[in-house]
Amino acid sequence: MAGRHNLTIAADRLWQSLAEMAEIGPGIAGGNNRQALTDADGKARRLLQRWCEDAGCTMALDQMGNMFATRPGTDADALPVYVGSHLDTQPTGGRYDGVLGVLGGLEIIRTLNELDIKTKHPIVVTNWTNEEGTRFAPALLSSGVFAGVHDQDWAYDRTDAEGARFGDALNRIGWRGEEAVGARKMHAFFELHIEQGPILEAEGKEIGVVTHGQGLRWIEVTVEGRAAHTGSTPMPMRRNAGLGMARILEALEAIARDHAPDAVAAAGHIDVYPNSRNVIPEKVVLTADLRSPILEVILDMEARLEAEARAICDALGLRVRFEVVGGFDPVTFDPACVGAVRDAAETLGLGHRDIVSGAGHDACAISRVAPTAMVMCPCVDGLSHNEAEEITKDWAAAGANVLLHAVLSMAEIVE
Ligand code: HGY
Ligand code: MN
Ligand code: MN
Repeated sequence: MAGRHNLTIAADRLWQSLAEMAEIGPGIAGGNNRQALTDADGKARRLLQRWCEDAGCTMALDQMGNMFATRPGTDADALPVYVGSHLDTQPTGGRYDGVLGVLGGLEIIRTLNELDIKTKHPIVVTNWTNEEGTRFAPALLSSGVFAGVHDQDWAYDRTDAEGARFGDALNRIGWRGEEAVGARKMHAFFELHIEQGPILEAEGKEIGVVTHGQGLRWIEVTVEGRAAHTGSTPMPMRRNAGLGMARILEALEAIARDHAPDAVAAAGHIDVYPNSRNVIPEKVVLTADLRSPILEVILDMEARLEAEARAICDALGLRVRFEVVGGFDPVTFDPACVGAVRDAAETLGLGHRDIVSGAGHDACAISRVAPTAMVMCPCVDGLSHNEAEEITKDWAAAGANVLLHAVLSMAEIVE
């Protein structure tokens, strides 16, 4: 094929598709609130299915609602190359986190159709259910079931803040398929994702060649004291779970900073009970999010958090308990797939650098069962999980073009 290295996607078409998808489940500040298994998620799924079928793909659905749109290859026995990410968003999510990877995969199909390019291996565009874990913890829930990390019945029993079960919510939106989860075998899996950090933009690089992914642990810490009157209870008599929370959050910050630059930690999800202005907090439930590319660091942070939280609570007359509610170990992506991404960036003459993913992604789960790699593009100010998340059309196109060439290197063009 003449000028194969010049193959590029249609940037305007990709940008337009991103804009149309962003209209589903709008946030309140220009981003998205399209949480897993909501009506908005169902609407986004229907749009993706229509687009994929318009592009000649056949859609399949597994029992976790994972979507697989297949473009046939010339060799029906060849294992497919999968490409995708997630359509669900944070409650104050951006328009590109996850979506760029799904629609970047669709854009590959549209481009190959337009150029009448055939590949030996089928190519499958994928949408993984509930990547964010914001409504139903943990993150990467469905790619995790696919990869054998979680039991399917356990996943079905995960509940949201209102007590709705994942399995019931999946049935309610009508996106529970019949296909067994994880039965599919992959030749390779590629995920395009925004960096969600500041490195690529700061260095003026269009592409991140993702060699590794940080590991994470979500530790739910429950602190219990005694509800009492905020006015009439003398200070020495108080058992203030809110004070325990404050000191534990300070300890969490110090634990991560002690491991700088190889660790991060925060607690983004905190419930205070009874959360009344004139009642001393009786109970606080917070989820500590601990991350590092080094497993030993994660384990040390987990141990220190438990020891220091116990000491804090003992000193304040509080009870404390811990539960691991999510997590996965650090990931090393497949060298051959990573090489395909790096070669694609070089072929296209794009500025690139190796990078470790700070965020978790479905690719981190799928790397357990298939050769996997990721392509990253910059995002403005490194901001994500914020409705102000922004990228440029050129960055989206650069990422999708690298994804195209990496996928083709594995799917093998048939002359
Ligand atoms: O938590 C994560 O890293 C991902 O964005 N769900
Ligand atoms: Mn994501
Ligand atoms: Mn995210």
